[in-house]
Amino acid sequence: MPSSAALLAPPADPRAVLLVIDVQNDFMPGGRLPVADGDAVVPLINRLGARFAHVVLTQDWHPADHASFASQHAGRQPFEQIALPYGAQTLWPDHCVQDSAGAALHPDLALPQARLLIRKGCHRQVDSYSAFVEADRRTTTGLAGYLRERGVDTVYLAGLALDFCVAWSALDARAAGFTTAVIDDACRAIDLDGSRERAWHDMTAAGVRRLQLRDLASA
Ligand code: VGL
Ligand code: ZN
Repeated sequence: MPSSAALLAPPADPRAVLLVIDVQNDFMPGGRLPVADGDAVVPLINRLGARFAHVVLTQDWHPADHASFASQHAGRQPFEQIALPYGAQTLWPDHCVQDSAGAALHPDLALPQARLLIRKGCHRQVDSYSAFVEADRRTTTGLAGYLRERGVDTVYLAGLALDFCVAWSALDARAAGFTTAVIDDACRAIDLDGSRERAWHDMTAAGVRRLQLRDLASA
């Protein structure tokens, strides 16, 4: 049986973790890099998180002069692509600057049981959509080792944005050997030039399971 078909440990099982991606003010309507309807995930994730044995949060956390910001590249606009030493990089509006109000988690996110918060995208020259491995595809955050040491083999993901940080994190969770599922309706997408469709294509090909909240209703 291919490992992608491995049994998902149910939420309350200590082998399962909920990885809550970037539920931060700058990704909310009115923020610096707004994701349409992004705030809709907050109550869903609060309810979902309460059922998990382990919860881990991520926070996009950039220095003010981060290389992913269009403002750092003369003549460039947000949402254009440039080549950086590690490959193609989409340029973004300035967002999630370390310690700014926009980088804070949404004030209504209520996951007091979460014991780990991973901050990513902290190196000026390297972006990190993924919670596991930075965009140079070499520098790790240590998250895979943390989860393994805690006996986790199943990673569920929810949050923002489906087609960037959620998808990259899910693909890296699979690559690290975890059984992986994205809870589609507890995510929202940026959807830049078909990126949502592409993300689902890539995740499905990699064996990431696509779930809806109702699939977990009795789990
Ligand atoms: C994200 C673009 C830039 C995300 C973070 O959280 O999906 N997207 N930085
Ligand atoms: Zn970012």
